Amino acid sequence: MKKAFIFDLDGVIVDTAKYHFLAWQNLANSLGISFSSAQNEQLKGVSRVRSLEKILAWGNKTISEEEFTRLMHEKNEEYLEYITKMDASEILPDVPRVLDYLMAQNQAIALGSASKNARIILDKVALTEKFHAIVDGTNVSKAKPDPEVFLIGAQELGVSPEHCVVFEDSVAGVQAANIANMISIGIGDADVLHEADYIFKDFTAIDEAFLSKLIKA
Ligand code: B16
Ligand code: MG
Repeated sequence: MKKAFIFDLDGVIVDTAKYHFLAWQNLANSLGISFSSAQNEQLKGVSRVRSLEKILAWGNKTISEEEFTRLMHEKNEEYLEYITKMDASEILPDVPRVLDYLMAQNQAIALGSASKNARIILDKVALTEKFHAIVDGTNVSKAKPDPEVFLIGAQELGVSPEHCVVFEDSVAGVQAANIANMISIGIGDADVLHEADYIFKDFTAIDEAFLSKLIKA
């Protein structure tokens, strides 16, 4: 029996939220807008364009289209400086164990991320080879909670949505998986991710018995 397992990237495979935070914070401060880590939480799973729109709204700022494009570029340049220094030591605990187990069980594996930098990050942490399909911010036009990113992943793997399992750390991502009629697994805080079918604090809490149950379900 073959299932598809779709992994979000930021917050599930690696913790890049801290780099997004540094880059957004510098940008916000340069505009005289304060930006807290609590606000950064609200940008998880949110696209780059939408993130900047939110920061500007928090600071009550309006800017021209040209300035908007320039700022997005600037933020990404700084973010790239951080992620190009990443290596496999930044993979979150037990992610390789779970990926290897699913591979050994002959399951289909995809990435479903909103990030346009997903391929660079996967290469840096040497995980690209583990994925049969990679769907990221360069392939999708609709942001989570729209299910587009996961539906394209399912299609690329040739598995119907009800046989797909999604690992997500963001509320919008869990909602997207639920709308796609997939099994949603929240990785993180149970209070935040309460809409997920299952919730684990991280991959160390996911054992082979659970994965095997998902495969056989
Ligand atoms: P980029 P995910 C998302 O990735 C991040 O959670 C979010 O904070 C970020 O703004 C978005 O990617 C876009 O990233 O600027 O690299 O294109 O969680 O969907 O893997
Ligand atoms: Mg995420």
